[in-house]
Amino acid sequence: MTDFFKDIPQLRYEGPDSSSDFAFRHYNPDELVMGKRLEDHLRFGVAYWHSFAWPGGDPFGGQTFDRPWFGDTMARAKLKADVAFKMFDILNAPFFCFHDADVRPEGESFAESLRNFEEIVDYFAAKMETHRTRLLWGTANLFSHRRFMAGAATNPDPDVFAWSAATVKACMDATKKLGGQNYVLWGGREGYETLLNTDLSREAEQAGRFLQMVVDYKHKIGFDGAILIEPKPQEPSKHQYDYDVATVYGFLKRFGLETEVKVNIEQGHAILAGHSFEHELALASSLGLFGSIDMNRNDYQSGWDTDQFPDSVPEMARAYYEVIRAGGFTTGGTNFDAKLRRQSLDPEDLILAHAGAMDVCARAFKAAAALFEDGSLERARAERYAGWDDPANIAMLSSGTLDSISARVLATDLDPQPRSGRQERLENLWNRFV
Ligand code: XUL
Ligand code: CO
Repeated sequence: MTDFFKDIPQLRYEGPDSSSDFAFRHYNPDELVMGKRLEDHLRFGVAYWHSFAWPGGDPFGGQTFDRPWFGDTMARAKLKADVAFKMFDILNAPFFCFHDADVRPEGESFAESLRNFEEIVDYFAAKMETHRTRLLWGTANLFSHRRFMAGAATNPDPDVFAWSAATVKACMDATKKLGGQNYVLWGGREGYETLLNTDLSREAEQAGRFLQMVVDYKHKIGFDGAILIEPKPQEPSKHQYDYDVATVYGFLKRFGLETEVKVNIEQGHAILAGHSFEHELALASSLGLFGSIDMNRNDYQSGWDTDQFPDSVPEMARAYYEVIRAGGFTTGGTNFDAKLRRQSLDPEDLILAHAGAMDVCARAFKAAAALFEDGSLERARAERYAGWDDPANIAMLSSGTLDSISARVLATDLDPQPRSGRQERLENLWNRFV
């Protein structure tokens, strides 16, 4: 066992006036919002990699964290799992997420890595019998090891494609075994550094075939979770093929997978793509692709993926409003794909980072839900398009031609009258709730 977190108690909801650091002020899992428990709306997940595997490096310096489980042995990997489940208990976290490489030491061969992985997956399975935390999603790390430096599925070397396919099979098997609700593919190195050595057509074909194999395998093993792609425009590659939601949709259409695969949208990735988080969420919802979210922000000045815990209620409220409009999560949830700052060395920093983020999300969600339930915003939106309820306009859209429409414009002496978009009025309405 482990005393890493020493006497940090299990966090409970104590309300906004609590004087304790180790308490929730806004996140009451049992609070009913829109007729459903808050925990079941938000579906928080802890990301194993940032909390337990990341050593605290940045481009200018290496490890800052000194964790007793760092090191490449199975004993350390099990200690890491013990600490992780202890933290899940302290946070009362309903979910966690992991990559293969986060949880097991790399072996000398594929077979040895697989044996290590399977042993840890069994160790997780045993823990999950006595702990409440479930698996939100599993995924494969096809980007850290040097073999993936030129990509995984899109690698010019077929042996790397094969290695990647075998790795994804193992990770899908593990996800199914642990009852995971989704399987995520983030194409960290599926992109290029320079067009001078890159065949875009080939790489897209390889990526499309790879994803078809993933979907086939899902059906073969009877995995009933969702397959999710996580878009990101660049970093680590100069350009990544899963640039944003729109790009992923085009890719899925091209390979006939748009009803099989959804998206996991990350706040920081949306910003890197030049979008807002809520834009990506709204677009995914309108395309029928909305799956899950990685709720971590980027610093707006640094321009790279800083993976910070969320701290802004107004920003998160915009996001959750779109989640609510999309009908809420089904298999998805709110994964904190966030790391501590590298100076945050203490065990309590890990707990407080998550606790604060859960409170921010809860506040934001409740504000968004109140606005949605109030209905004014949705009524205003519907009213703006009300002209389309007129039978003549319904007919124009379904069976009009340029000829017939032109004839009607002339016959009725049509004279469109501009109307206010009422943006400030709606912003004022928004700010009454948030
Ligand atoms: C990287 C990122 C990943 C994925 C999972 O930017 O977000 O952690 O979420 O591979
Ligand atoms: Co992510």
